[in-house]
Amino acid sequence: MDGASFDTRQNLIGGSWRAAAGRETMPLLNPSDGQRLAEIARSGAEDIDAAVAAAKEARRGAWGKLTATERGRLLSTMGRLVLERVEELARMEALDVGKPLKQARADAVALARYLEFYGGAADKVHGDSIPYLDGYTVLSIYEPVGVTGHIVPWNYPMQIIGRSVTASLAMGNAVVIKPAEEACLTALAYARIAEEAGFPAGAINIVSGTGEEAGAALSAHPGINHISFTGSVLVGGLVQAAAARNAVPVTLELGGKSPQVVFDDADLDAALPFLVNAGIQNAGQTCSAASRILVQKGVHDRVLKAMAERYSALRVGTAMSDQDMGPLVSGRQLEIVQGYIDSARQDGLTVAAQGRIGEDAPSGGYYVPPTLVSGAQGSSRLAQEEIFGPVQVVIPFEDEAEALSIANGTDYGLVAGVWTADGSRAMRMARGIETGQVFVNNYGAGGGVELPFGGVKRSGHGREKGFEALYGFASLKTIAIRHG
Ligand code: TXE
Repeated sequence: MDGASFDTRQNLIGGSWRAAAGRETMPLLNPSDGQRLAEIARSGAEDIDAAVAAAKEARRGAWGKLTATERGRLLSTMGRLVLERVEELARMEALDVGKPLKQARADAVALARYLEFYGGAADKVHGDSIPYLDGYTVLSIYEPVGVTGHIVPWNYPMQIIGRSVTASLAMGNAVVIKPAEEACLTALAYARIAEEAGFPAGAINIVSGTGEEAGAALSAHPGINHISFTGSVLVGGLVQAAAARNAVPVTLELGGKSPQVVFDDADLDAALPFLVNAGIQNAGQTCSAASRILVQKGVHDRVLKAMAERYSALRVGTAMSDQDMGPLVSGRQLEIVQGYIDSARQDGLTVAAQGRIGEDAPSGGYYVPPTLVSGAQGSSRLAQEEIFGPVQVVIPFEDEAEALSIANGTDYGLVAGVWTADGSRAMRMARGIETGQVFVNNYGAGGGVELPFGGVKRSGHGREKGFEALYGFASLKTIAIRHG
């Protein structure tokens, strides 16, 4: 089954769709059955060179000459086109990533929201005037950095392109996108929709290929002025090191081991769906997945029992059968996640409950049951390492101090949730937790394109989403005028 209605083997460079310079392609597999879904370009340094050159040209040409309002209007037009194609995009993303159709649909709507938000924000970035010496007027203005590179993972192609590429375009940069080799159909669709909306040639360039080839060439390219990377800690370090050689700044979004902390006084009925959904959404392959559930001892057994009941009722099947969970993205991811589940018992932990893989799930798909683990300490391996699969670990705690110490006791710091009826405690926890986002009595705030997002510690640095993202893709210029 072909995943898309267009030729997926081509890159978009300088307004023309073409094969990789070496004419090589590679397969995209459908995670639901392991069968070939499409063929994509396998590009290398030569293609990246051409894309960066085309982006520079676009900055000097038609794209660079547009006003901020005109750029915003193009993004808003794209937003409308995406809304008209939610079903088509959702189907593509579901087939490519393996996520249930309803989740893919929500991702397509989120992409439209990013386009609307940044379309409206494009002409609202303004600098300041700074009081200075008598006879001077000093201004600070935000300018585009030039050409930005975007290395995108496979877990949320639409959402990640939505938040990073769209913000950079709103700021007036030209972009080169390197989507993931596991899933990239909607990334290609984004570029096609942009063309249809009327973006000038070269404003958006997209080059498919492997991380080691196309990705490494992009991150080491001296013609890039900023790199936005979402992916593993290991590769984030490589990208930052390569960019550093050219003094190119990077935004790194590297995942996490995010906790939701449930106190004795929490509204458990309200908390429960958030606790479980944040672990199994996209089969746990979410940077902000709540993979640790910290529960105060007074309600620990109740929460564990209620979560276990929900887990036992979870059903897993193909993306298009649209159940609670689909497969993992690849055979490699399946091996890693299954390894963690197998090691739970060896590490002396308890598998408290598992969901069920439907009998009609094709044997070639990458299915793993959602798994709830109890009996863990904060220091257990499963409570420390990012599993990136549907595995949640429940950890008991005594009091606020211990909750904070466990919550902060990993290398990561992306997101946290706090459930309590005590406003002062919620505030103390929110201030004490070392993450880039804290949610009180909710988790994820419905995705919120308006809410700045990013990590501390090994979860990365820089902020995406919201207005904040625009400044990340901008350069501040100070102009001091002596007029007497
Ligand atoms: O990530 P990679 P993978 C985490 C998660 C997962 C693990 C591995 O824990 O299990 O990373 O996933 C490109 N130079 N996250 O292997 O390799 C690659 O082509 C430049 C968290 O998929 O980091 C892809 O486009 N680029 C996460 C992107 O980097 C390179 C999302 C991500 O791939 C490259 C995904 C190189 N040398 C994984 N090597 C999140 N934060 O949401 C690879 N790439």
